[in-house]
Amino acid sequence: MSFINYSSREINCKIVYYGPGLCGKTTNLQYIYQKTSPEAKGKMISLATETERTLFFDFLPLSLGEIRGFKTRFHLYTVPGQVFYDASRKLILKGVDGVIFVADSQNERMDANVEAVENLVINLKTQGYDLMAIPYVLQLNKRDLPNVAPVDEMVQLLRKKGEPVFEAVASKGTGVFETLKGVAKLVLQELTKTG
Ligand SMILES: Nc1nc2c(ncn2[C@@H]2O[C@H](COP(=O)(O)OP(=O)(O)OP(=O)(O)O)[C@@H](O)[C@H]2O)c(=O)[nH]1
Ligand SMILES: [Mg+2]
Repeated sequence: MSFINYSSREINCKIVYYGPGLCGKTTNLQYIYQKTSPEAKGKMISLATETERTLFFDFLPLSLGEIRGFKTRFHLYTVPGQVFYDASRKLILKGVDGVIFVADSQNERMDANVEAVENLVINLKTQGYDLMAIPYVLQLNKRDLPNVAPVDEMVQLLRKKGEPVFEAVASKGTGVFETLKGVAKLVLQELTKTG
């Protein structure tokens, strides 16, 4: 639930990067962190295992300019993709305003992608949200690898509701800001609808 603070004229929104293990969620955040000026970002917090797998979440607070005199602050989170961290994924979805589903384009990860989208639908539901109703975009990541599925096949398999689709190579930064802007736009649209 986005939080509007009228006295400090701030809008706070929570964005969650969701997707299977190793699809590149943390890499998206790291790139955003690297490319954002110090004034616009807070500290990035990563709780990871020794092998760089997300253990609980990554967190990055980000200012994305003003809208109608209100500062917009986006709180970016990633979930741990490994199947057995489901309790953490549920918790991190609490209070979410927008979701970016990061899919791994490699052929051998298609089942994992499908499973993770299904897991997202279920976990949103347990927090009282409907995927069909929330701001949502799909990122097809790792487009640089040789063994990737065609974009139209992935869209057919993974797209849930005509959401915007972004191709990305998060490790090089390609498509990373486009994806974030895509979901931010939907979140702000949602705000002006209800407010
Ligand atoms: N070739 C290629 N590698 C990528 C890309 N994006 C991420 N990677 C690599 O994939 C690996 C996993 O990336 P992470 O960002 O840690 O994946 P994650 O989704 O956060 O994984 P979990 O935290 O376990 O859920 C790392 O070695 C990244 O460098 C990409 O677009 N292309
Ligand atoms: Mg991670």
